[in-house]
Amino acid sequence: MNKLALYYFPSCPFCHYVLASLDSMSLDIELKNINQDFDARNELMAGGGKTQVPCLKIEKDGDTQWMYESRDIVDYLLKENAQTA
Ligand SMILES: N[C@@H](CCC(=O)N[C@@H](CS)C(=O)NCC(=O)O)C(=O)O
Repeated sequence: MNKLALYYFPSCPFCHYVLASLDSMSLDIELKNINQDFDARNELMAGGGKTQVPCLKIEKDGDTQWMYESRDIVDYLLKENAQTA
């Protein structure tokens, strides 16, 4: 199973879209509010190359992917959820 972390901040509408989609899923995903957690913000900048949110960090088979677009993230999560259901 892939390890997932969602970087977000509460006032971001694109983040709300992704967070709302999670309500109907049963995924194990770590939520990182980059407005409160400066380590998370630094991780996002260092790993993804920018602090845009939402960003999904996907760790799989020793590789790390940083996915930035909310639609891509929701599509990915829906597929992942279907596999775990
Ligand atoms: N097209 C992107 C837009 C994301 C976006 O504009 N996020 C804003 C917050 S609502 C942001 O992170 N702005 C700061 C930045 O780009 O560094 C998506 O759908 O995820």
